[in-house]
Amino acid sequence: MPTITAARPAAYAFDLHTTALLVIDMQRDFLEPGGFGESLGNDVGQLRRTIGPLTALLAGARAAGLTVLHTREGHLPDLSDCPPAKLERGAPSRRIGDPGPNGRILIRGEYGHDIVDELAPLPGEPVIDKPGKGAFYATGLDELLAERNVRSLLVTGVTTEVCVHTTVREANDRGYECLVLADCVGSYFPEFQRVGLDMIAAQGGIFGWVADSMDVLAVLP
Ligand code: TIU
Repeated sequence: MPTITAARPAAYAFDLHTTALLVIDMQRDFLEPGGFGESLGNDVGQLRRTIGPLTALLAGARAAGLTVLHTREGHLPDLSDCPPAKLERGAPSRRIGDPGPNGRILIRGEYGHDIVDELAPLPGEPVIDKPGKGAFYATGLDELLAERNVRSLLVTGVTTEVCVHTTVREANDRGYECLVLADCVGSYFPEFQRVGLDMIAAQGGIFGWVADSMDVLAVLP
């Protein structure tokens, strides 16, 4: 079984047949100017360092035959799946559903809602559209993973402390063993990146394990 001895807090062993690479919300809305992330006052440049390592990891996972899944955060055009609390929170420069340079902010089917070109899903790779921060809430992800006999998740994407953390917590409670790849997850806040990763591996791996993408690539066939 491939084993990552450099993982924290301890070695992480995974079976290629029961492991999936999960790519969370690598959407233009979070990574490019004019989208949801920027509308919240964030510097989207902070997240772009994840694209290079994630492109390499994606290629390695595909070559090894791992299940690859992508998620996208977003809402129906009529916003019927967006809680008022989410819609009205804060004072963004543009709200969810407002027109922007890449189409309506965080709305399914719009250019800005889709995944960045570098990480475009291949035909046959599931893309899970989710209304929340967690990938299990109001989606069929748990059933999809069960159908494929997936028990371990290599977790990547954005942002570390929001959608990655929420998803890892949801997955951990459902019994999945999550390895978060530090160089393939990004935050708008360097401090949250560091602490977010520490929180996963603390207390004996209370939510999962943390390693780098090179550690995974080194043990893939
Ligand atoms: N704002 C922020 O950091 N993240 C999100 O709103 N969504 C995701 O993390 N995908």
